Amino acid sequence: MSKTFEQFLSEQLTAGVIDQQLVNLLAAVAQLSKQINDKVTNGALAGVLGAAGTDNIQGEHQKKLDVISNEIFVRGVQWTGSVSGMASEEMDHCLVTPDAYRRGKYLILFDPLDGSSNIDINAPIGTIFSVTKAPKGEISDESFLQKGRKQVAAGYVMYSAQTILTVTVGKGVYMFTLDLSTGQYIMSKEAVHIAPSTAEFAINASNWRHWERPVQRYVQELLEGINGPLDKNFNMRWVAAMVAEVHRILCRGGIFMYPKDNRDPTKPGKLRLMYEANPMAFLIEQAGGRATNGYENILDIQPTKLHERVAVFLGSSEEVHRVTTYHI
Ligand code: AFP
Repeated sequence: MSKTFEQFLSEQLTAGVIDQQLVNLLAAVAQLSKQINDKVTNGALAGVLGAAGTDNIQGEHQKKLDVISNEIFVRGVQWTGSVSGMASEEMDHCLVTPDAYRRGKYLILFDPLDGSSNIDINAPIGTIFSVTKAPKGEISDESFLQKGRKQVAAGYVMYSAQTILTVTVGKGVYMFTLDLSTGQYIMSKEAVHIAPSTAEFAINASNWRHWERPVQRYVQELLEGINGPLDKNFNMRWVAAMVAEVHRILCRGGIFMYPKDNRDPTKPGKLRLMYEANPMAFLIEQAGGRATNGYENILDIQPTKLHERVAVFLGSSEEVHRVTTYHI
């Protein structure tokens, strides 16, 4: 019989890699993801499609499933006794664990539903989470502003043809597929590794005119293929959900890019550092890949704001290195 997620967590506990509070927290995340999966799978039948009629702090129109997923995530972890606070793409400020529950040694950050533009068209979406240690003293937004290198765990759940939980606790990347007949996550990939070279890239090419010169140069070379300096042909993918792009890269390599563009010079990128780029960068590095903002490793960036955005280049190390050198 294949290993369940709970058995994996128990092994990591026995090996001293994680403690009981982190076991309880990650088990709770796995459990709540099944509730989100149920809403996603039933879609219109569960009345979760369409707009919520509200905007989040990002200035984005929230979908019903954004709000519902956020509520499921908060309810799913606040009782565990493992967290002192949580932060979400869908909440303006952090949420300190209510007095009704014991506060634990960790903080959790999450994008409860990544890829919202895919919800109503039945395309892949996901949940992204990041876990760090809670500092001593009162919890505030500033408590969360820790470099990505400080993460103790990170992962995502991808809701697609299969529902797959991917996680790292700092000792490699592991994937678990939800067995719908038993409701258990079963290990389906272990010690995930990204090959250093690739022939597949992902970028929203409609933004070409807004990119900075180094990105235009690099993408031009990818498109020139065998006729250009890279001397090989490339394929392109764009799913409009970071979870799906990262999952593909963990499965078969590739480079994903969401660069800074000049549509809004105040924004250094679209993706959020704390609960999108950092957890994904942790997974990518744990699988042997690389993740930068064009200048430095994402995990080394010192955050200054809870919802700050960042340019992202991640995946197979050779191509991430190449596009990063073009910036310098
Ligand atoms: P939403 O969750 O607001 O849809 O954003 C998803 C995302 O942050 C990331 O998951 C995608 O890679 C990227 O946006 C897609 O952006 P475009 O819609 O501009 O291509």
